Amino acid sequence: MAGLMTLSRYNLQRRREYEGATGDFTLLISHLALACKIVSREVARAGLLDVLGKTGDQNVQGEQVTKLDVLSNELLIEVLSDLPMVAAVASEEDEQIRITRAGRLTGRYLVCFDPLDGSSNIDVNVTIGTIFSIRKRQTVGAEATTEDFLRAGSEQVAAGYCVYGSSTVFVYSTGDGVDGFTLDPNVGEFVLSHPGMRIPDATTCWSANVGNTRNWLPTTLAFVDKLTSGQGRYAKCSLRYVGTLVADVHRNILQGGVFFYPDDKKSPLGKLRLLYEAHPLAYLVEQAGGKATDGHRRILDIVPDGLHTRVPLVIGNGPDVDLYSALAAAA
Ligand code: P6P
Repeated sequence: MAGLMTLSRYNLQRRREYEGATGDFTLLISHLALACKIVSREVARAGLLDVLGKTGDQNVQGEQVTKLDVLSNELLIEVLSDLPMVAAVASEEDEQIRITRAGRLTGRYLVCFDPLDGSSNIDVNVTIGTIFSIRKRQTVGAEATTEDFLRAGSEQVAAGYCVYGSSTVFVYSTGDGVDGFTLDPNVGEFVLSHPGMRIPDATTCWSANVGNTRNWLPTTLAFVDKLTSGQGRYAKCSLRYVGTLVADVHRNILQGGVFFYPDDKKSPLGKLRLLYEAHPLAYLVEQAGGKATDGHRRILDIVPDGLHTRVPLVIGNGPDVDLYSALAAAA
């Protein structure tokens, strides 16, 4: 056990660093990890059970809902509802916030999540993931409201994701760097595998849906011209696009690269959601030494108008994000 730094042990060790830590946060993270372990198990055996495919319903996004979307959403809500420190949750799958049972009045934390990002990839066995964002609400003593969630991303106290790929990797930050833990299915524990994740200063790849090129605006087209120029930092820059945001961002944090889903002629706000996709991933990428913008504003400075506000997203190495911003400013 000596060498096995599990997420639980790591959390307890980190907790000692926080004066007066109540253990609430440690318990919250461990329950999020538990939910991700269960989702990982269901994703791994989806093909064997009747949990592949669509439910025939549409979610608040107008997207087809898959059975695993529903399962992972309900699982996360169930796990978080019993925690006295969580007051409410906001999910990509639900139009409104959900008030929890245990922490309804006194819970200090608010949790936003995309329970299963990349659901179009579920049925074809391509990496998908869970994304979460943790905030502290300003007041307690009453039920949380939607307005409690509509605040700048810089107010997040933690964020993370879990990617369900060739292995299951849980990555999170509490504002003091980013650490990754790989699930050891034989032990049933997340084990520290990626301590102190830092995005390498090398644009090894760019990630975008090139199928949208005809709709891209001049700024994006000029950016792609630079990325494909073969010049300077783009001398060896490949295109890599999974179609699952969290998988593309995870690869880019590990290897260096830039992802973008910009505003275009068809979608003036792009496709991705601010509260439970852009905010948490921007928090993590900045903690790993990178940047994230909507082309004009730092993602973490943006305050959502609503729970499902969409935002253009350019995220990854600082020099690449800065280049996009400079091109946008010059447009
Ligand atoms: P497109 C998945 O559905 C998702 O929300 C993100 O995970 C991903 O980056 C994006 O949509 C892919 O969208 O239009 O390229 O299929």
